Amino acid sequence: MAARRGDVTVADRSLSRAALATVPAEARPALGGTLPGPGIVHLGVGAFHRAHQAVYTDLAMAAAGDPGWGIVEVAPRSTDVVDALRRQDGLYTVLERSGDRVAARVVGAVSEAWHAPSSFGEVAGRFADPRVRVVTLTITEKGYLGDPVTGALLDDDTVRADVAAVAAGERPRTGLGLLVAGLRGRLMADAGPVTVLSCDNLVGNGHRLGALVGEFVARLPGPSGTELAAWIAASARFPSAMVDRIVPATTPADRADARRLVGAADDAVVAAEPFTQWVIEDDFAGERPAWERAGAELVADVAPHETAKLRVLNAAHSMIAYLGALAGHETIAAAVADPAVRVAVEALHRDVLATVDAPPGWDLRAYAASVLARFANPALGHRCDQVAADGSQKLPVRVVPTILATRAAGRPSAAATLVVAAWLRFVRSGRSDDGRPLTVNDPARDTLRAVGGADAARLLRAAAAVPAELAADEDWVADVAGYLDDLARHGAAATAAALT
Ligand code: CS2
Repeated sequence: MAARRGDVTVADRSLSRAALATVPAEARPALGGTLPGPGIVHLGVGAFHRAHQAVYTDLAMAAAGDPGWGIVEVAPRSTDVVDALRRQDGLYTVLERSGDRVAARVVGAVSEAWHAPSSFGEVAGRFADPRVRVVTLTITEKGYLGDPVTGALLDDDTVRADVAAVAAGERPRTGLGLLVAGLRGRLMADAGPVTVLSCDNLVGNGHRLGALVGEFVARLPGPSGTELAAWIAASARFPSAMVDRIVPATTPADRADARRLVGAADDAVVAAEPFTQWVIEDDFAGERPAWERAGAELVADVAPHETAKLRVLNAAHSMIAYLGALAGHETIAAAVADPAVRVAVEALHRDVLATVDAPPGWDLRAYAASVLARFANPALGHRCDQVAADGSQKLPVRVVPTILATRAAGRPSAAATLVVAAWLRFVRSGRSDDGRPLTVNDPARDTLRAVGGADAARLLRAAAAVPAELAADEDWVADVAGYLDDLARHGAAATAAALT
C-alpha cells in the first residue's frame, strides 16, 4: 500500500493528550482531553483492569461531569505498562473484538502511573491523599497471599518480610503489603475513610480481602497494629464485587490495529470482548464514582452473582482450557468448538446449574448458553494456556465448590472431578496429547512435578488445592485416579466425550 502522508506521521507518533486532536472522534476518550484528578488508587495494572474498571470509571466521570475520579495506577512489580502509560499521558486504547469487527476507543481515566518498587514514596503519598477515596485491586488470585483452600493468610517468607517492612515503615514487596502500608499512611495522615474494592475472581472477594488485611495487621508488632485495626474497623469498607469481561493478553496484532484505528502507536493497548459486567456490593465508606451511570449494578448482596459467575463461567473456562490444551487446541474458541470438549462442558454446567441459586432476575440456563457463545468468539484468540495458568489457585474457587455441592446432594461429580484430573495432567506433563509443548505457569508446578509416579492421592496432597477431607475421600480420589488413567490412555478428547 502506498504510504500516504498520514501514514508516515502515524508511524512516528505515540498516543498522547496532544495527539488526541487527530484521533477519530468516535475513538476519543469519554472525558475528551481532560486529565482527571486522582480519586482512586489501583493496584495491579493488568489488561483486565484496563479493559474493565478503568473503562467504567472513564464513562462514569463523563456521564456525571465529575473528573475527580482519575485512577492512580500502581504496579507492584513490572514496569512495562507503567512506562507506556507515562509516555502516553495515561492514555491507552481498548479494542473491542467480535467476529471480524473491531472497534477502538481511547480511555482517559488514568491520572498517574507509578512503579511501586521505584516510587514507593509517591505511592504512599497517594494513599494518604484525601482526594483518593477508593482503592481498587486486580492482583490475581495468588496476590492475596491466602491459602487457596482455607483462605487464611500464609505464613511464609514473603508475608513475614512484608509484615516486617510495613512495621518498619519500609517498602513492602507485595500488593497486599502495599495496601496495608497505604492504609497505615492514610491513618497517620488523617486522610479520611476509604473503600477497598477487590476486582479479582475470588469467592466473597472483598470480605476475603478484608479478613486477610485484618490478619496482616494483627501480625504487626506493638500498638501500631491495634491502632490500625481500630481505624480500619471505623473508616474502611471492603465490598465484594463480581467482575466480568474476557480480556486476553495483548498481541502484536492488537498494537497494529490500535495504530490503524487510533492513528498513533500505543504500547498499553488491550483487546476485549464487547460484553462487560460489574456487580458491586453497595457498601462504601464514603464517596464513589457514579459507576452505575456506566452500567455497573450496585446491589445489597453480590454473593449470588459471584457464585454463579465463578461456577458457570470461570469453571467452564478452566475445563475448556485444560481439556482443550491437552487435546491440541491453541485457543478457547477452537476448544469450545470441539464436540468432545462441548460434551464435557455441558455435563459440568448440568451439575453447576443443579447446585447454584440464580441471582435475582437471572435465567441460569440462558446465562450458561451466553457464556459458551462468548467463549466461541473467534476474534479473541484467547489462548488455552493463559486461562490454564495458576490452576492451583483457581480451581479451589471455581471448580471445587461444585464437587462438594454435587457430592453433598448425593450425586457423583464426574465433570468437575475431570477438571481436577485434567489440570494435574496439564501441569505435570506439559505436553498436549499429540506431543506438543504447552506453557505451564502454576505455583504448584514444581511441587507436582517432583511427585514420582501418578498416585492421585499423593498428587492431591502435594497440590493442596482441595480441602483435606476431599483429598482423604477414597472414592473421590479413585475417581481422580480413573480420569488420570483415561487421560493418559485415551487422551483428553475421548475422555471428555465419554462424559455424556
Ligand atoms: C479466566 C478469566 O484466565 C482466567 O482464568 O477464566 O480471566 C476470565 O476471562 C474472566 O474472569 C472473565 O470475566
